[in-house]
Amino acid sequence: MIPRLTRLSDVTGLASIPSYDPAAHGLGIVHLGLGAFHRAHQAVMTDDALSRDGGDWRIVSVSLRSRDVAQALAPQNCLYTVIERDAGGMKGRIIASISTVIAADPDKTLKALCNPAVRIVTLTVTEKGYGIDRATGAPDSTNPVVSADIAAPDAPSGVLGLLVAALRRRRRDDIAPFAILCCDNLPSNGQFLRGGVLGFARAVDPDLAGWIEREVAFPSSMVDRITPASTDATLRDAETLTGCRDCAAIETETFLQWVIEDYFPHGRPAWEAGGALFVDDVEPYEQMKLRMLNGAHSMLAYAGFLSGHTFVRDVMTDRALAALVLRHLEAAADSLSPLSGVDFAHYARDLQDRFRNPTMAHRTRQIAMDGTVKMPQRIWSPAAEALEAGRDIGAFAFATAAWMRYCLGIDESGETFALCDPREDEIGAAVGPQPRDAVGISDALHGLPGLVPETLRDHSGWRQAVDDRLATMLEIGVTAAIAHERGRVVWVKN
Ligand code: CS2
Repeated sequence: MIPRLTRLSDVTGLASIPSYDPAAHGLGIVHLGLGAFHRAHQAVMTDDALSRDGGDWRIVSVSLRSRDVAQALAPQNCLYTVIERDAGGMKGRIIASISTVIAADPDKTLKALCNPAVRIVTLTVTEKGYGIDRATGAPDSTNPVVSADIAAPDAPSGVLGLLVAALRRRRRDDIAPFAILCCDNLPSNGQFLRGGVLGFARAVDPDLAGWIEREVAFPSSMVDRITPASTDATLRDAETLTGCRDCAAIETETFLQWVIEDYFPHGRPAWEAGGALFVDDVEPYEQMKLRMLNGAHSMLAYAGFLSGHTFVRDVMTDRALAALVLRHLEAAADSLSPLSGVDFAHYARDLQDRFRNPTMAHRTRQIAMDGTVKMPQRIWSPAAEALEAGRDIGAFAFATAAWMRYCLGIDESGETFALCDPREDEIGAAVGPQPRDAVGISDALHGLPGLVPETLRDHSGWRQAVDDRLATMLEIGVTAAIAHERGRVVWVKN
């Protein structure tokens, strides 16, 4: 019987182990959102920082809702394997930066957030997890968790409620506040979270809001690492690499990027040891990543899933769709302001290589979820700017039409599927169960409150560009529509 991974000394395979003694390092961070991305990204960079510079920066990782990952990690002393895959094969590495896990336990979470040793709170709760209204930037009062937390701010369970309650207790007990580092794919993510936290604090304690405004740092950051969901193959490979059974193993690509505003009044780990880049202004990096990587991802996820491609790598072997990926990357790059030291054409080539990685089983379906909280920053912001500047909007209109076609929740063979979107019910009601024409579907989806920017919604040229493409998808099917769209691209650079 293969032993379960519980100590670094259990590891007998080729996987590398950290050079530090985990028990010799105290806590410094609470992380909210214990998904695979956190374990492939911040926990890895923190592990590098601990290896190189030491310090009390181990992490209490919190899963706000589900218990599965925490239950897998707890019996392993929170040790787990990261498998990095590329064409050269796979490499394993044990991560020891997580010290404790908390699963769906708001009281324990609040206690952890009040620990004076904690100087930073990092978050990966996904775009929809904040309970912030994207249109207004204020706490979303229609969100049941947010409204319950506003009504009972001493017993919160959501992100805003927990952060504000912890800050309130820390202030009362004369404990310095923590810095709050958002690591989700949202534009100006530090400012975004600051706005939500301040809005929540104003609703429950205006004086506290003033203190947060003055005392709490909300650095922005751009995070990047493609991390498919773990599968049985991940766990089998972890066993080969470690000689142990690891129920919390994850797999990812070799690429890893973190660009951070260096604004940590109470210190931070030496994340540069893992390659983090500290800059004064993260926004241009965020825009590049959101519009190029994530924008192309969303386009290829909708068009790819509907044309029968299970994985991103399959999309990249479809010549017509791969050409549309390149067109999308170029259109997104054209929407960006120059970024010193970064060549967008080079970045686009690297992205295509990453998408092609034959060892990454990254499902188009995984990327397709949560479209209503991804499309605005990935597709519609650059589309609105392109329209205003008189540039071609074809790439963005195609991505939008593919998302709309996906919103029908039925594939080309007539199989229905769940959208997995926070506005799924609204979308279902808007598009209706009956067959509709492209203009009707597009009207209904453009009309969802607070979703598509008015500049696009009310622009006949944009609407025509989207409606034409959606009509083609409905008439001839998505695969043929992709070939047709490829035919419209007169010139693809490179
Ligand atoms: C993807 C991202 O699921 C998605 O929407 O676009 O998770 C993407 O893989 C990461 O942002 C890469 O860093």
